[in-house]
Amino acid sequence: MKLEIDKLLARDVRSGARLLRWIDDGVAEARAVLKVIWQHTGRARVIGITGNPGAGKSTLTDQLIGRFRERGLSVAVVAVDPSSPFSGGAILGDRIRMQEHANDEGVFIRSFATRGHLGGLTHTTTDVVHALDAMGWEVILVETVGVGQDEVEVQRLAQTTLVVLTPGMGDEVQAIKAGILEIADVFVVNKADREGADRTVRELEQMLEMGKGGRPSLGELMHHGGLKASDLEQADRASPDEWVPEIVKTVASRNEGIDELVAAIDAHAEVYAKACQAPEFIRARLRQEFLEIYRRALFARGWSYLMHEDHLQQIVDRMLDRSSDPYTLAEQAVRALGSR
Ligand SMILES: Nc1nc2c(ncn2[C@@H]2O[C@H](COP(=O)(O)OP(=O)(O)OP(=O)(O)O)[C@@H](O)[C@H]2O)c(=O)[nH]1
Ligand SMILES: [Mg+2]
Repeated sequence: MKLEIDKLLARDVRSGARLLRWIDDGVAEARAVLKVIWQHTGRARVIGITGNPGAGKSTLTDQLIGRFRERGLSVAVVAVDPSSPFSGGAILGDRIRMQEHANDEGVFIRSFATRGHLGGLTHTTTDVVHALDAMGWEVILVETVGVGQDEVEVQRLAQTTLVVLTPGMGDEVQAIKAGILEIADVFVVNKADREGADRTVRELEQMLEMGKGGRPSLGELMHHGGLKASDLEQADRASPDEWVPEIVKTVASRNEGIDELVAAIDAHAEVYAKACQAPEFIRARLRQEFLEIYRRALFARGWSYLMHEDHLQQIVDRMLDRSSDPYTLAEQAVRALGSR
């Protein structure tokens, strides 16, 4: 099946839907298109929204769609279905809730479940964001449940990441465990109509005062002259210097606090845009993008070797009869790649 790049870049909905399906199915055609359109990426405002199941991410997303549409900006939403028992039916709920945007040509909403894919959901989501970006969607909202490494990876791709917490549910502690506090540019304390919202805000403030949470700034990492190799990974998710994570209280279901939230997002965007004038900031982002694709390519290559001529089975056989050990076997398998 053919796909016309010109149409795709002009935001043709059918071409876009086709590409996203290819990406989802992991077919080779998807990569071919992504190669061609990559040079058109880097224009969208990518905003991540993450937090525990039921925190109100979709309700907030819905409100944000409205605000960005009021400014005349086109908005694409990518919601990753966590396939978790907690949120069964939530996608359907999202569809119903976002129905009012259904006939708006300036809004594109796509939910998908990718758990179980080889290599996790990260790569599918990042490719989808690149595709939407190249297509010319001006704002891309990415909703993920902040529970695993995959989700954290996805949010590192966003320019601005919102971490949504709710009061009095122990969310704060769980978020620390998942490492998502380190990717927050803006903390949203949603369901502020519930008791304990101010306490959650205070806890976050204390945490930030102690220097925990929020992304490390590139300036901090560059402190001792150049970047050490061990800092590379940190730098990839560095926040612009001068940015101190903001904390915003919202009642998303009643449209309260959304103006303040948008103001915080805009403030961050401004600082981010300024930071982008520094080559090392852009380079850190590009490096992150490459490393992720590189990791994926390496793994795909290794995987195809393992699947070839029962290599994986032979390896397991040798572990089973204890004629070798997994460390040696892994080294041998990697070496075998070089000679292929
Ligand atoms: N009381 C109260 N309820 C809210 C608020 N915001 C959202 N809700 C409700 O909380 C429930 C979950 O909201 P969602 O927006 O679906 O939450 P989510 O984080 O997207 O959930 P998952 O995608 O399943 O992880 C819904 O019933 C919302 O109506 C709020 O500020 N206050
Ligand atoms: Mg949701």
